[in-house]
Amino acid sequence: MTRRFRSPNQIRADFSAAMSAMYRTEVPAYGDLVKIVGQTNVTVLNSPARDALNLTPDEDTTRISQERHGAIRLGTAAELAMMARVFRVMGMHPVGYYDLSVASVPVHSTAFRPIARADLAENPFRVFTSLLRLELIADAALREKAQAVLDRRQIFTETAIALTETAEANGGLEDGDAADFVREVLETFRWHPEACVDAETFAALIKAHRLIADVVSFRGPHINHLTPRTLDIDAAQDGMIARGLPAKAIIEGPPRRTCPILLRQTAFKALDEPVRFPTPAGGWHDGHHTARFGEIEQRGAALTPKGRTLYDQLLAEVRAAVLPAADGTNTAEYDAKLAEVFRKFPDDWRKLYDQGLAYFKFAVTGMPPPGTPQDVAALLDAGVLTLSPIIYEDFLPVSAAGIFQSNLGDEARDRVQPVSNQQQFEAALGVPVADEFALYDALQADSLAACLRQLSGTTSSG
Ligand code: OOG
Ligand code: NI
Repeated sequence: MTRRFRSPNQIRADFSAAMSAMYRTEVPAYGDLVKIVGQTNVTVLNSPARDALNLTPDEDTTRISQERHGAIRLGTAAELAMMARVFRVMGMHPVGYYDLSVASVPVHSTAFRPIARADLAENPFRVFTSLLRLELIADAALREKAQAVLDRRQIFTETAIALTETAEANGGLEDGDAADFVREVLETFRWHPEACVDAETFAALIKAHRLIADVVSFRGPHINHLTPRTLDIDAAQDGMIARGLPAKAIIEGPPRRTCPILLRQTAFKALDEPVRFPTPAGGWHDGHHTARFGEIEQRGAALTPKGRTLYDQLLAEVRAAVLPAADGTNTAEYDAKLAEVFRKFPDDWRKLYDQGLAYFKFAVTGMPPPGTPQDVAALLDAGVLTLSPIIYEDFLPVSAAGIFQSNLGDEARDRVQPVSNQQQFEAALGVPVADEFALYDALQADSLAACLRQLSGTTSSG
């Protein structure tokens, strides 16, 4: 008797769709973002701008309409370890370590996402997952109180835990169980307006750091944003402003380019939402909280370590000259500086490959004329091989910090000492995080090897 399992890719796609439907009802402006992004994507895919992107047909184009990432913030090591097991059932693995304490945000993070090329093509859903670092809170009494509140809560339903164990024991979930699993796991990401701390504790936590209040005060790690992917973020940002969404002042990341690299992101500011705090008398006290927001992003080529170093250097040069103000008063100046400084970053696919700055996939698009040397540059020159950028699937710490800051308010800056601790994070997670560069490097090497095999097959048999 062989069991028929629903594939992890399908479960991930089901979960991503269920999350999108839930967030649309919770934060209606997210529905507006999905519409704006859908329209800009259709426009780009039907225009000459599409050719400049050098996308791999189908593999890179079909996934876009379903593509999004989310973000959650967890409170304890046990929550993170269980979350890793839940995501694993959906084919999502921790990639990369992000230390946000450098930006005065008391968390460190990873991205859970699919890894293999075929899995990414099927559904690239990712979740930026942060773990609160209570040890960075100075006030010992408040730290202990927060820890006690966190230790009492259970963010997963019993059924979600049981089905995760079933999947681990059997190597997968059958259709019915998979549907139940998606429904139950969704509960962990749901918004609960009823706080689990009183108004006074909430106020003390807000004073320590707004992010701590957001993580500690509620029953679960509500999804705080869901981000659809656009092929033209400048057009989508104009669409946001035209619809009156409170867009962030600047687009994070590299400037607009012919050959997009890494990740450009913008968000609308967090909503002020009604919440209720329990009173000692057993009633409720009305209050409000800002936690959830909307974000859009444009993804470009993954960079090699050399390319990434150049990116980091240029961005640091820009930010040393002009630090973007949250109120947008120097946006034009910042954008001009960004464009000027990034002229040093080649904006041509072939140059990016030749200089070893970005990662690429290859396709065989011609027969080698007799005498073509078997090296990649010659095969590219002859049109035998064609390049297509490997899309960046990860995140950028400076951008993530900008996203956090725009939703926490400027007053949250400069309160946390930077201390990176990947080991401590991995101990909490229960497994090491994958190295993003090694993954991109392997994708590129596999793609090239497959093309060269195909060519040697055609030449030896012909
Ligand atoms: C996560 C912020 C990081 C991104 O796109 O860089 C992020 C958070 O606010 O919890 O999602
Ligand atoms: Ni995000």
